[in-house]
Amino acid sequence: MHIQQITKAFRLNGVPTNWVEFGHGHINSTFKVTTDTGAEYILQKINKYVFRNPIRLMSNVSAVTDYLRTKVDDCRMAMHFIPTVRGLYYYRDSEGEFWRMYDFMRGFCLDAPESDEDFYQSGLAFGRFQELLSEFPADTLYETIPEFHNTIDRYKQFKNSVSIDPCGRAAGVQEEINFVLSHEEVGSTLQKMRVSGQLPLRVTHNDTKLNNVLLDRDTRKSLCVLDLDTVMPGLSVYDFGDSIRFGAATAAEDEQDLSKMSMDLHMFEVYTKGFLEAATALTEKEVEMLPMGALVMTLEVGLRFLKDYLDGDLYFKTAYPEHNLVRARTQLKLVADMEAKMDEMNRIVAEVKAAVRGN
Ligand code: GN1
Ligand code: MG
Repeated sequence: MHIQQITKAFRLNGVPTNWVEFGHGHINSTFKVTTDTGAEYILQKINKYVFRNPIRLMSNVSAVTDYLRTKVDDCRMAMHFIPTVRGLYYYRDSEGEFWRMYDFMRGFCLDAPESDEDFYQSGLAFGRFQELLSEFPADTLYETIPEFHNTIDRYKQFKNSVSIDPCGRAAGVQEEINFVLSHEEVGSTLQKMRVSGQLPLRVTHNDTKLNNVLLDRDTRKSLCVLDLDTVMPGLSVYDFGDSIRFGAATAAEDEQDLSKMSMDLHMFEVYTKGFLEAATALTEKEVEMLPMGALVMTLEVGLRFLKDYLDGDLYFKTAYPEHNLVRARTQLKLVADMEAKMDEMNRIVAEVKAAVRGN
């Protein structure tokens, strides 16, 4: 279906004159649309393979953004979705594809921090997200991807792919498979604490990479967090952990030279500072488990990349045949490095907590 046709379904300011592909997301297709009045929007086709229920997804996203907009003074601190002419936040085209539009916000996102300050700003942004939503009833949100961070379930799925081995790839990656399997117990720690109630259910973002933080073009300070598709009930420590996995890593997610991949403890400290300064509602237990959140999240993503490689690259977009395997290897390398640095991470969290909270 033609992009211009799609945009007609939404209540835009002006008539679209220009649209270009935009961003680097692994999941949705994204376009930037400009109208004859100069208004700028983002148009996205929601990936139905990943998000089986786009209507529920948009219900979560609009509930959270509407709530956030009542909590902030600057409209750039919360995303603004555009209703369709029928008053919905999504449009279903004749081919059954789901589309949504939101205001393009003047600002920029980074794929990697260029300074400590950038990463500190992203810690503040995700901490603020946690804080602003601390009184939002998390259990009213749908689980848009059921069992998304249920590592116990992820292990079940992983073992299933290993045993079916649909592409005959398992034999070539035995070392990686063994690494994942040998970490099953540590991987299940937080899920068990969620079930037992030791960690509270929160509204979580679930994709807390630096490139989902919008920074102000002039001040370079964080404005808000983007990509709310995976907002759902979850654990705060996972949101923290995914940021560390991505932003405190010394190499890109798909770096081929594994010797370049490790965790930078200084960056870990920088992010922890921003996150804890903003997220004042976290419990003592949540703060204590932050380093474990980083470890488990990295392990989970490594497992997911490896599983997708075994499955024949069905989930994540790939640029070349071994892309998912390369990604899995970097994540597993990072897990090993985090394990070696666990004591230091715990010490840093305790120190930052003492400095920020005074205890
Ligand atoms: C996917 O496409 P992107 O970058 O927003 C994935 C995350 C992974 C990430 C790994 C819905 O996010 O869970 O951590 O790739 N999103 C979904 O780069 O599965
Ligand atoms: Mg994203």
